[in-house]
Amino acid sequence: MVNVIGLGYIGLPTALMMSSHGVEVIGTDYNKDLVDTLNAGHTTFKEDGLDDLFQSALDAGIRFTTDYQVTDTYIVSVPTPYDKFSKKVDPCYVVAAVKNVLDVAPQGAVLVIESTVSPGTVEKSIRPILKEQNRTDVKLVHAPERIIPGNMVYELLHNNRTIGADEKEIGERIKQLYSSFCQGEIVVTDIKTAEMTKVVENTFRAVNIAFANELAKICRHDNMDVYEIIRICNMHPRVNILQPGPGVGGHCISVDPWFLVGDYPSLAKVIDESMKTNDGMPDFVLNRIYEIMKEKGMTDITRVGLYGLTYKENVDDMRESPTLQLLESQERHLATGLKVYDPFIEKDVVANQYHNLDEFLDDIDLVVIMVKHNEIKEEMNKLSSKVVLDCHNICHLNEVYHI
Ligand code: SAJ
Repeated sequence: MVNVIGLGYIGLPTALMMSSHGVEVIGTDYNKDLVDTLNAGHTTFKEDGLDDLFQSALDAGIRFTTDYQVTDTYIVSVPTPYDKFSKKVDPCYVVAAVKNVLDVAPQGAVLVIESTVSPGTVEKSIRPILKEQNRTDVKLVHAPERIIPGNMVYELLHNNRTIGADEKEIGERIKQLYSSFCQGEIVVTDIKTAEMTKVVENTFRAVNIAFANELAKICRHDNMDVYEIIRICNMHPRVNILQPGPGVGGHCISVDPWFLVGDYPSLAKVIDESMKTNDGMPDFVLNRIYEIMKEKGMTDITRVGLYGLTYKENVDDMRESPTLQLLESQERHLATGLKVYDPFIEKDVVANQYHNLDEFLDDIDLVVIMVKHNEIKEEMNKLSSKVVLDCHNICHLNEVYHI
């Protein structure tokens, strides 16, 4: 039996996937409300294919509880925030989960950590706990998750994976477990290499997006079309530039690269600058809003609306979202009044939030497309009488501004 600890964005789909592929799974989370919701037959976030997967896991007998189980295999998938000041990874949730597991784990159990951690975290923060508690019989493995919100179910099945272990046989045993559902290639390596690969993958994407954002600023300054330039450059066989945008959100690309900056401050220079560039984009958009208002003779900020609150398209996840960052920045400048709407966010989370696209549009003159949800692509003609600041180059109406 596998006990999956942490039933969030990664743990829940992983637990469901294993269960629906014949592995006996019990999911544990310390949040009782979350466990109650799952036990009442409801998923806790929206994701393509998740409800069907949930149903097949329920049919296969998955169970959810707040208790840690006595078993031979544990998978820990809890969040790893970073300390905003030192930029270093904060492994407090992983450490707490490991301690709870050790209270019940039998001799020789395998403890797989899926949570993203910076290179050396297992050695520095987890192994000492095993030593302190005289539990060096427990085998540590790091199997970083790689799935992308918005396409998680598909990617769980098809992505290649990395397994880091101290001993080859343990690595192979965990590879067998993941092979129950994973159709991609599974590489077995050591723990520190696995830790580093995960952080490097997200850092690569962060630096590439920062490059695109910097190009957008250069092109804005000298009146060039960044999208056309990137499109043409990407026709070169060895160039693949990502897209500029209003900022980088989510709990991965906007966080993990900071671990390297925190651990290697005098070495991780490109990464540091890239993160600052991405973090500066919401402010850049706010300045564009003021510029456009000035150009159009608009004086009333309450006639400006931000479309989208989530960190990217077609998900309901708002963690570190550029829109929230922009609203915070606006407040820091002692300004308020921007209107906001997102079809994926049903609860009221910010001031001046709308829950209906038409009502939102009726109350504004300038629309800022912060997130490229399918809804706005399909309803684009509704923006034809508005001034549009399109942060994703998806609007092909007449009066469109870009970042
Ligand atoms: N973004 C841009 N321009 C782009 C692409 C993305 O500005 O060209 C922005 C998005 O709008 C979003 C942010 O970057 O705000 C991050 O979105 P994303 O779709 O690039 O990635 P995440 O954070 O949803 O998921 C990433 C993935 N990592 C990589 O692609 C290397 C995923 O595979 C990881 O599993 C996930 O991080 C994670 O959990 O670490």
